[in-house]
This record gives sequence, C-alpha cells and structure tokens, in this order.
Amino acid sequence: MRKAEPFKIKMVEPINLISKEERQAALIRAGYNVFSLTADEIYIDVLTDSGTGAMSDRQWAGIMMGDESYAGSRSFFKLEKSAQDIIGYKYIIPTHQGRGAEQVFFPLMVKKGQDVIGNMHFDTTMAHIELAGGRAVNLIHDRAFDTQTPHPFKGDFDLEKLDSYITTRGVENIAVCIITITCNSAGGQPVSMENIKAVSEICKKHGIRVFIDAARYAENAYFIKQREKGYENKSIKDIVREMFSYAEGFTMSAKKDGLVNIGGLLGVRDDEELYVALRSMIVPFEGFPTYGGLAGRDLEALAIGLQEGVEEAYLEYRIGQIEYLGKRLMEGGVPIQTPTGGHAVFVDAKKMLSHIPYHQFPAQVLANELYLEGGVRGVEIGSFLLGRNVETGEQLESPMELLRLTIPRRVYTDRHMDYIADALIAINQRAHTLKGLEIVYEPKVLRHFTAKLKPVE
Ligand code: PM9
Repeated sequence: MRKAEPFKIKMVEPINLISKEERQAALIRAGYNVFSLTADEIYIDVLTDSGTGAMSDRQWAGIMMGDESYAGSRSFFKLEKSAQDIIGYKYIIPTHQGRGAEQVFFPLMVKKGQDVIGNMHFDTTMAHIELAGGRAVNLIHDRAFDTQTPHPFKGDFDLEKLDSYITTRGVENIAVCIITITCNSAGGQPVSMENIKAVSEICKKHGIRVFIDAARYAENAYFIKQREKGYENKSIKDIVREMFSYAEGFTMSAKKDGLVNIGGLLGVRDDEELYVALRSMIVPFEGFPTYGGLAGRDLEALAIGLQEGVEEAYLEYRIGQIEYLGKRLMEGGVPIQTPTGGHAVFVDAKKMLSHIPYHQFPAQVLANELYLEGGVRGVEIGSFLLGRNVETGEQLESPMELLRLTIPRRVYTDRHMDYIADALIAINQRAHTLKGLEIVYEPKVLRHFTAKLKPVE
C-alpha cells in the first residue's frame, strides 16, 4: 500500500483560480509564453521543481541560526560537513545556484572548439559550455527518445556511441564528460550505477575527466535502490557515495534535491589543484568561498536540506507522487514518457499533437492550452527550448517534444495531481483542434525564458 506524505502541513499559502477570460488575456499579454505569466495568474505551478519546494520546520529553525560572517561563517562549516558526509568529497564550495557553479567550472575546463560530452546536457549547462567556446554533445541511449517503451534507466549513456565518439573526434577535442543525474532533459530519467561506472571506465581509458551534474542525485540514488540488482538493501547514502566515487567532481543546483529555495555547490573529490583553481574564480563571480553568493542562513538551510533529501521515507513519497500523476494520465489516454521520472511527468506532445510540426512547437502549444484549461503552468522541453544552430541560425529539431509537469517538493497534494490530470485528459479529447505557434521575438541565449510567440494563421 502506498504510504501517505511523511509530513503534516503546518503552514498554508492560498492559491486562486482566475477566470477563463482572465487567463486568455494573461496568455496574450505574456506573448504565449508561460514564463511571462505572473504568480497571481497561476492556480497550480508545475513549471519547475527548482527552488519551489517547501522547507521543513528544522530548516526554518536553521534559518534563524545562520551565521552571516563574511568570511569563515559557522554555517559554511556545517554545510561543508553535511555535503562531505553525503557525497564523500573533500572540497565543497557554495554557489548561488547551479549555473553559478557552471559559470565558474566550464571556462576553466573548456578550450575554444572543444566538446563537452554527456548523456544529455541541461539547457543552462549547454549555454555555459557554449559561452566558454565549447560544444555540448549528447550521447544518451536512443531508447530515451521512445517514450512509449519503458526501461528502468533511460538516462543511460549509449556506451558504444561514447567510446566511438571519443575515438573519432579525438581525445584532444574533448574537454570533459558530464553525467547528468537524473537526466532532466530526457524526462528526469535515472542513470544506472552500472552505466555510471562504465562511463567512468571508458573515459579513464581515454584520459577524459568525468564530472557529475548533480541536481537530482538523491532521486537517482532512490531509483538505483528500487531498480538495480544488488542495491536493494543498500542505504541511499551508500548509493550516493558510490555514484560520486566514479567522478572527480560535480556541479549542483541545490534548489532541487538540496531542498532549498536558493543555492548550489561545486565539489571536488581530492584534486587540490582543481579545487584551488575553482576557488579563486569563485571570488570574482560568486563571492568569498565560504559563502559563494549565499546568505549565511541559506548555507544553514542547505546543510539541513541535504540530509533530509536523502531520507528514504521522503524519497518514497516524492517518487510515489510523480508515479501517481503519471498513472492517472496514462489511464486517461495521455501519452507520457514511461516510466515516470524523478521530478516530473513528461507528456509526449509530439504524439498528442502529431499534426503540429516541431517548428511550430507542439509542447509549447500544449503548455498554453493547459494554462487556459485549468490555470496550470507546465513547461516546454522541446524544439522551442533547444533553439537554433549557432552557426546557421536554423531552428533545431528536438528528438522529443515534451510538456514537463514538474512537481515542487512537499508542496502539492494528490488532489492537486488529480486536478492536473483531469485538465490534460480533457485537452486530449480535442487535441486535434489545437494550432501551432510562431516566434515574434527571441533573444540570442536561452531564448525560451523571454521569447514571445503568436498562433500561426
Ligand atoms: N533546472 C529546471 O527547471 C531550473 C531552470 S529552468 C526553469 O529543471 C540541471 C540538470 C538542471 C538545472 C536547472 C541546472 C541549473 C543545472 N543542471 O537553475 O541554475 O535541471 O540552479 O541550475 C531547472 P540552476
């Protein structure tokens, strides 16, 4: 039997559903881009699980204990100890969020023209690789693109592709390898321990350094415990330590599994030279290395959040809620990435709106329709997010057109999940009537955050 949430609700925040006419007007004003809607225009917000979670009473108590010393904050040492305990690395540097770690890490690792290989890079990671003069290359197994055929580890690298890519491209043209756990862009899909280990061995053989994009490392560990032979009786902490033992360092957005509203980390296993290089670049970009762009109270909340994020009862609730929403949608005939991932349900808009071509952004159309239908804000992960070829300016075609329903941690109940499912099931009945979109304004980098669109004639 599925257990209830492992917490009681101590404080509530009201939400309100505005009328359909108001939602229609809001969407036009927002340029058909749900990023430009305001919080008051949203009923249920599943845009992201990043920094949108609820902190525990222990974390809020920790906020009061935060030490705001500019240098050598007590809260930093608590955070360092907590992260070392979970991850097993010697060197820990706080950053203001994941991309704060990325902006320091990639310019140090990438030479102009080099590739950064990975299973599937997240968009901010890709942006920082490109800003550093590199090229982001995805070597995920093709089964990730077949949403309808389940596989326990759809975030895995294709090991043959990895080995042959390194050989063909040449080691000197590859900066580093990044393993993103869980693989957000493929549907929050986990990477198996076997695959992490094999990637590390292949890269070691070629002399390529391996790092982890650790935004959802705890969810990945939970999936390994549930799905991979030999790990069923291991603790989440043991699994986490083993995952990180196959890499040299990590960047982390702590706004996800770190259970805080703001924060990030850079970690180095034992390479002092690399640590010193990263630390010296932290100063101009993020601040003194014992606060890294965060307030002392944020460091304190993160020290506690990291520990809560690996508790098994919490992870069971967390993954169980995503599974529940996925099950409701599948029962209602809505095609989704299967099995469901760790932080979100990904609706297959390419399947649901097969009459809308990639350059008219089917998943963005679905995001807008879901907002109109029920005031629910999801997010497009497809060709609109992917953007253009940097050299030719041509619109790239994403292998998947997904609408991500990203569930904040410890915020919504199953009743909210039912409401989202009912809205999407209703849209599915009239999916064939929906029309595509075209862009009327777009910035050069990370366009999907601020671009404006309009329905095609
Ligand atoms: N991910 C997400 O919603 C937040 C930004 S887009 C609305 O999924 C990975 C795997 C991420 C990620 C952010 C970052 C960047 C790096 N890697 O947002 O800078 O999923 O803390 O982290 C978002 P920050």
